[in-house]
Amino acid sequence: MTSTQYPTRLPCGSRVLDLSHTHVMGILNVTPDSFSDGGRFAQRDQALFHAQAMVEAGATLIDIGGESTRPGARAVSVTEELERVAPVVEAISARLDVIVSVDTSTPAVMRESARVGAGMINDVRALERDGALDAAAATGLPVCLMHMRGEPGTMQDDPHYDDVTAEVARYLRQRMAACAAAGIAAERIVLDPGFGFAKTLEHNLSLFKHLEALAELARPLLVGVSRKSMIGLTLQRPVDQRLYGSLALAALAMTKGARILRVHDVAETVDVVRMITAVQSAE
Ligand code: YH5
Repeated sequence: MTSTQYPTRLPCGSRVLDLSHTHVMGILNVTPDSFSDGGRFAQRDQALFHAQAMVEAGATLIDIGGESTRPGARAVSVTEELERVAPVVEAISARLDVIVSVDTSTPAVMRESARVGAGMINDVRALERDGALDAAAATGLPVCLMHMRGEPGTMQDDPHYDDVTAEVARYLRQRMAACAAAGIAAERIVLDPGFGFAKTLEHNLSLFKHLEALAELARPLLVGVSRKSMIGLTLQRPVDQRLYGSLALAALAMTKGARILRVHDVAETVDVVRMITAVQSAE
């Protein structure tokens, strides 16, 4: 069963995403942790090089983030985030045939990124920051709304849910309503249950098991589980040994209806997607 309740053409600025099949979104971090030294241009060129490799490996979207959501990570000023993200968004949009998604909660970064060629806004705070709804609305771009509770620094301090899947679905429905009120039509929205954000291992596993339930929201789903701690905790593996676990979850997410897989290991995930697509397309 591969039918969808939503139109499969998602306009993303100057490009269009065909959501009748599953896409791989490559993760590109431009946080200071990801570059030990080098000047601004060296960083931009390094990001461009990494992005190009991911596009050649089959990524149709590149997600660029300049804020670390790791617990304990230093807060990033608006100016700093803009200076890190905007030149990379501009360079990649101009040079590569790919949709650039910007992983940001900052209104000024949304506006500037759209101006320099971004095709999607990906906000782990689901446009809850002051001014974010209006900024996202003004860009005209699609928006990925992700579920989280609280702030990254404290979100893992004993999270509680009675029914994690139902509560995630209710939250996403509420944020879609807030978007509608701000002039962001449902047709522009992508939804994400937010694996690893304010959730224990048990919450993450249960949410994943019941992922199909989010199909009732009638919007395309984005899933980001690549290398995350739900894999590390289940398999007892450090972050550099989570590839097979990540691929298992990518395959499962796809068969449960995910249309965008946000991953570090693009080439490997693209093979998973192609193989499953071949089977799904058979008579
Ligand atoms: C996401 O799920 N995640 S940033 C810890 C890891 C590995 C990866 C220790 N932005 C998401 O990628 N945006 C992030 O292992 C996101 N969905 C959306 N839409 C965290 C991250 C990561 C954290």
